[in-house]
Formats: sequence, C-alpha cells, structure tokens
Amino acid sequence: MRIDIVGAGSLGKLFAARLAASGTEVRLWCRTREQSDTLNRDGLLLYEPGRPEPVRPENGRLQAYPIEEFAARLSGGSPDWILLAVKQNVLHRDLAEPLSQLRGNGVRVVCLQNGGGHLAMLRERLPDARLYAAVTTEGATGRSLREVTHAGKGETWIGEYDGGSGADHSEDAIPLQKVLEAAGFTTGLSNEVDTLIYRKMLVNAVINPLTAIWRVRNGELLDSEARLDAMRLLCDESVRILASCGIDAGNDAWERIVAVCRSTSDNTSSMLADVLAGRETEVRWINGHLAALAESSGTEAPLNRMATRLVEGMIAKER
Ligand code: KPL
Repeated sequence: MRIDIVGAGSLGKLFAARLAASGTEVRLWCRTREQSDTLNRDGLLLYEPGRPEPVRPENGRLQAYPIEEFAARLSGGSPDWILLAVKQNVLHRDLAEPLSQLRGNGVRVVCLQNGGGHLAMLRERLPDARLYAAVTTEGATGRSLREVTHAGKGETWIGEYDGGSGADHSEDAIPLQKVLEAAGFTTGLSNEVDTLIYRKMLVNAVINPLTAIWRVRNGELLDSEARLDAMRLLCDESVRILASCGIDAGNDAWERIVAVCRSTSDNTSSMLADVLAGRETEVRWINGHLAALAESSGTEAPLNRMATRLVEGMIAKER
C-alpha cells in the first residue's frame, strides 16, 4: 500500500514514521523544501516514551516532497490513500486547488482536521472521491523539522463522510485500518464519525479559544472559578447549537472537556501555539463553524461569535 501523508507537522510525522517503519510506502508532503530536503538527507526520527532509541524508518520507505510539487506529482498516479494532516487554513488555502485535479479518479482521502467545513468543501471539489473523516486522540509534539515525540498514545476512528449521499463504503477502509494497526495505532471504523467529529469540535471550541485568549496551558483552565464559569457558558451554548442541528453532544459533554484539560494539562493548545507563533488559527473552522451552524438553524451563538472574533483579532494585532 502507498499512502501520501500531506502535512509534516507533529501528527503527520508521527503517522509517517510509524507507517514507514512498519513497511508501508509513504510519501510525506512538507510545507517547505527545506523540510523535505532535511528529511530526505537526514531521515525522520520518532521518539517513543520509555524507548532509548528513536524509531527510524528504513531508507527508501519514506520520501519527502515539498507541497508545491503536489499537483505535478499526482499526475504520475494517485496513491492508495491520501491522509490529510494539515491544518484547516492550509487545506483551504493551499490544497483545495491541487486536490481538485484528482477529480474523476475515485481517490480515497482521509481528513484528520479539527473543526468543520472542510469535508463539504472537498466533496464539492471531488464529487467522486471516497472521503473519510478521522478523529484521533494520538498526541505528538514536534521537536524539529525531522524529529517528533509520541506524547500520548490514543485512538483513531475512521468513517466515511457521506456528504448527504447516504452511501456507505466504510468497509473499504478495512485495509487502511489493518495497516494502521500494524503500525501500532489503535484504530477503529465507525459509521458515526460525524458525531465523533462534532464531539471533538465541542472540546476544541471550549479549550482552544480560552487557552489562546488567556495564554494558559490546558490544565490551567481549571485553576479558577472565573475560567471554569466561562468554559461552562461556552460549553452550554455549543451543546445547544449542536442540539438545534440534531447532533447529540452526549450527556457528559462537560465532563469530557474537563477530562481533556486534565489529561493534556501540560499542553499548549494548538490555537495558543498558533497565536504565539503569529500564525492564522483554526478558530474560524471551530467556533466560527458552530456560529455558522447556529445561523443555519436559527439559533443564537453570541459566545462562539465572540470567541472567533477575539482570537482572530489577536492575530491581526500581532502581525
Ligand atoms: O486538540 C487539542 C488542540 O490543542 O487542538 C486539544 C485536545 C485541546 C489538546 O491540546
């Protein structure tokens, strides 16, 4: 099997390293030529907790390329699977166009993005693609262009996005599931992946903007009544929005958010990391997406709209 992993951030590197080390042919698409050159010259290293030696894929199993060559190289034949491990903004800005060249060849794409909006966008551009969404709780921290630490073992759930078509080709993902399992990832197939995506979105909609606004680590959100109260308000509004669209956030939404704060207490959330680096954040596809859902169902979303604007405004100021 050949898998193209698009995005060589921490999650992309984690999947690439484990898959290539277990015998899958991997092409890893990097944001810069500097990164692809470094990876091809010096190799990718994955540090696993408790293991003195890093995992290092064998020569030839992993080839890195700069993303600017993506469209050109796709014409040489598409891979069995494309795993999109880029952030929402990169997907919408840099990849929508090159990916639309795959129109007509029934390609299989797995999306690992947080938030929403991307699957509908891809469905429009790739009407005949098999689109799958994946939700993962694997934790990875980048150390350098070619090094990544597996920060926390998690689970990955994959399911087909039907985009309203009602088709179900989930079982087509069984070979991918096997390859991921062989690479050491606990992987399941789900026909309720939409629900999993929305539940993850809810967690991100509360933790990410608040950590970015207060510049605190995830665990520090639990440190004061004021922070907890703001979290509860954002959680309640988001659960209401999802319910207004017929999406069940589960009875334990609040408990799940608190549990994630605890289990990732030392983490800098991805949104805070983006704000600190002066990069565009994913707030538009998380809280902004919830606000858009609210609008479509005639519900109010003042807190999600405010969270979106506050985080977007921070970046505008810091640039
Ligand atoms: O997914 C995350 C993120 O930072 O984007 C959480 C779960 C909040 C962990 O940091």
